Amino acid sequence: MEKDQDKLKNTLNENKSSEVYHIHDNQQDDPMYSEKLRLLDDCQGLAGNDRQGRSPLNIAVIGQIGCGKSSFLNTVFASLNTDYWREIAPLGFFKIEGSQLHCTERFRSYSKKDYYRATNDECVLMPTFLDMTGFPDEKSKTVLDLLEIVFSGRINEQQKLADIVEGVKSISPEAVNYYNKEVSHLPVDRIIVVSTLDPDSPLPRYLLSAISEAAKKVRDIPMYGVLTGRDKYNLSNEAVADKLTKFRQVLGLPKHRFACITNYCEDSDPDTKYLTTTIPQFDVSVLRFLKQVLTPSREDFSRKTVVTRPWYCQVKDESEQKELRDKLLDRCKQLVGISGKDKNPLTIAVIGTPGGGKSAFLNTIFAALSNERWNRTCKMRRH
Ligand SMILES: Nc1nc2c(ncn2[C@@H]2O[C@H](COP(=O)(O)OP(=O)(O)OP(=O)(O)O)[C@@H](O)[C@H]2O)c(=O)[nH]1
Ligand SMILES: [Mg+2]
Repeated sequence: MEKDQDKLKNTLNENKSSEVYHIHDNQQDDPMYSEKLRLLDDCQGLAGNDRQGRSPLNIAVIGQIGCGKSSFLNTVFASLNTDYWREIAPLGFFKIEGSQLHCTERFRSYSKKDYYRATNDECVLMPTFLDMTGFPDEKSKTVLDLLEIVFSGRINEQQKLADIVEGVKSISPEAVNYYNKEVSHLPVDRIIVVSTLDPDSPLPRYLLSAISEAAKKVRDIPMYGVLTGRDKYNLSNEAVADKLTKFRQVLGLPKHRFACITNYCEDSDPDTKYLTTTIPQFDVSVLRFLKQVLTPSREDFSRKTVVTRPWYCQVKDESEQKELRDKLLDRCKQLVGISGKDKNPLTIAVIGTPGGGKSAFLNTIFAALSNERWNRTCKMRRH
């Protein structure tokens, strides 16, 4: 009972420091609409374009279970568009005390094509966002190893993080070595740590410290912080303000790398107007924050490779080589599908300068695919 009263005290909009929104049916009537458009322009400029010799940023969104990571991503996606909110990253609705269900179970990346609906600039390098399962509040070796695997970009699409945790736990350190041999395909350029302003949900100190440590170990990845629930929790309440300060202190976040935001959700917009419009009042603080995240650094222009030898270079003897070759051949077969069942065969053109080695290259491919001795199938030029 006492706890309920405390909670009520923390959430009541008692004075000016709580956000009170009047949500409009149409985004153009929102007093923040023109500011949103201006910030959107700034963000597009900072994201850059594909003529600048860099790739889109990979931004990992990370935090505890149920802190609002997927809601935050959907809010970011709504802010970056001018039509209406959509559930692109599946989110949860858990209001039952003690519920610890993971809504997001698998690792998912969302690139420009998944969320960006502006058609006027096809070259803009909108970032790729990475959503994943909430982490436990631990700084165990398992959590540190897992964070390192995620930050170095070796996790696979749709991979269940819980499976990896199990793997790392049961066969560590071999499991870690196994994942560290995977190709680094999504190296993380920025980390956004998400937590809730809810003072009844303790600050995950161990996890925050593990994130900082793993971020420094991989490549000194820049970190940013977001606290969700600005609509619900009053910043002038002592417990809420205390949580905010400690969150920033533990992660060492200066003001410009941190934001308190309101996510699009049933609490913040009970009439669910967001199903037909965006809400610039929510978007503006998200876009101001994104401007900081998207500001390019020198590292963004260098090649994004993580220094470890690729796993196929680590094969030692002949039997291992054969095993690897069979495995790769199997993977190729799975990718092309079965004739008549999945799709028609691909037609691949091999083009190059005269004498550049096109036919020799094709003969090598044929030998590899047939798992037989090299054969002179394509006629080659004599030098
Ligand atoms: N009032 C309010 N509720 C929020 C806010 N952000 C998230 N929520 C609620 O918090 C709950 C969990 O949100 P999710 O986005 O699924 O959380 P998550 O961190 O992705 O959860 P997992 O993937 O399970 O780790 C949902 O019921 C949201 O509506 C916010 O800013 N304000
Ligand atoms: Mg989620």
